[in-house]
Amino acid sequence: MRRACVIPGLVAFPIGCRACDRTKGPSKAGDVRKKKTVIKSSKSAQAARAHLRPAVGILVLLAGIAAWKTASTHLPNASPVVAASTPVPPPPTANFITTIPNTVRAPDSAPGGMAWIPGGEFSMGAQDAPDMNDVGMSATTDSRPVHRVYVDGFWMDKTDVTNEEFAKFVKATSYVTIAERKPRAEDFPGAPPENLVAGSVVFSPPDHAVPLNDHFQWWSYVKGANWRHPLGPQSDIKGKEKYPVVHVALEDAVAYAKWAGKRLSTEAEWEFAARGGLSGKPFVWGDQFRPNGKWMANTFQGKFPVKGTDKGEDGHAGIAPVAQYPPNGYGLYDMAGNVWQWTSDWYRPDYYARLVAVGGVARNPQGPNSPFDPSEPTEKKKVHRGGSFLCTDQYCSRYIVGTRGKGEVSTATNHLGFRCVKDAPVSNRSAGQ
Ligand SMILES: [Ca+2]
Ligand SMILES: [Cu+2]
Repeated sequence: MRRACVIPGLVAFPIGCRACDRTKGPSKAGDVRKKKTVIKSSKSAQAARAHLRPAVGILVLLAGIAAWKTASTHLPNASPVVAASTPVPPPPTANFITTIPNTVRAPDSAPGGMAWIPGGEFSMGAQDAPDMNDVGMSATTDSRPVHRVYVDGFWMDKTDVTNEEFAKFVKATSYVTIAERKPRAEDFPGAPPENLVAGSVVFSPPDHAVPLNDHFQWWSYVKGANWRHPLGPQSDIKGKEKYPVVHVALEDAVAYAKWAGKRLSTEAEWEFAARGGLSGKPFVWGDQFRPNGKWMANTFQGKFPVKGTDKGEDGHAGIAPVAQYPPNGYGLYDMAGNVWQWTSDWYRPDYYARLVAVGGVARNPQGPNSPFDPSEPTEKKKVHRGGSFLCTDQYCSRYIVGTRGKGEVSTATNHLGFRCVKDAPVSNRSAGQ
């Protein structure tokens, strides 16, 4: 397997609080050109948005006229003047429809540490929040259009898999994670041998403000970094048994899940679970980021990404142990913030649009058949969800439920973990429709 990472002289690695395509850093070749492209595309995106607003108004107006034309065939006396003046822009949640949870009985006994997620029909995706800045949300075109999805019921781990749990798996199986394996020369043709060392990608903040269009400013490939040594060889996980395991690549997470008799969730299952029965809310707990001033998730408070500026006002500067904040409506912890979570879906930015083109309610969608990220077309990426302790509205606010992350399958980081799900007995799984 080819490994995308930040080994000098090799390929760009798809990291960041990273889902914004236009925040991609330079790769091995054509750095300047690519940087220019990034800046240019950022500006043109703003321009495009500025032009979009009147366009939306016109569309609404046209829709209103069309509606009036339809209505007027039944109401010959209707006044076109009134009809043309009445259209109003739809509210931001216009495409969200109420969640209809399955009514099938929950299975009698839940596996330890797991919560029952009833499944059902819901609206999936995210809108631009009207009060969000440009960087925070406007780039989440891949989480639109909001569309209708049905998922069967299942169990889900209440928390991310912890160091303690992962250690049990490693002890039982002698499993070696990708970050602990020496990269093979054949996977990195032309790489200098001294660069072929085991390691992983670690958040390494600069001590000064940096432009936010180059994630190489704050991510480094660190030799010897892995789940046992999250920040590099000098660090360890003593006393961090209840922290989420990090530096797990996709196949590491899949191996753990298989051992535990579980699996990774699909992206749709993940979002249904994260919404906790609510419909179209920006956060897994509701409408406000801090209801009554209360912190609900582990994110970043400071000047991103500058070292030492994360004030940890939410109780944690950097990664936190699991379950430090209230659970969502289904009893799940940390479905926003702390660490990103792997899902089993391939990433494509146009997947939701494709589902909408098919029409109807997408039943138990499994993601596209193959991955494609136009910003890095040769990388195979899966969807990440939930955001991390590095998320901030200055750069990436993907703690907002419905927004999507993405990551190359063999790349691990110190803000990426996972949790598992388990299928219910068939009789409890679906509404039998
Ligand atoms: Ca924090
Ligand atoms: Cu983020």
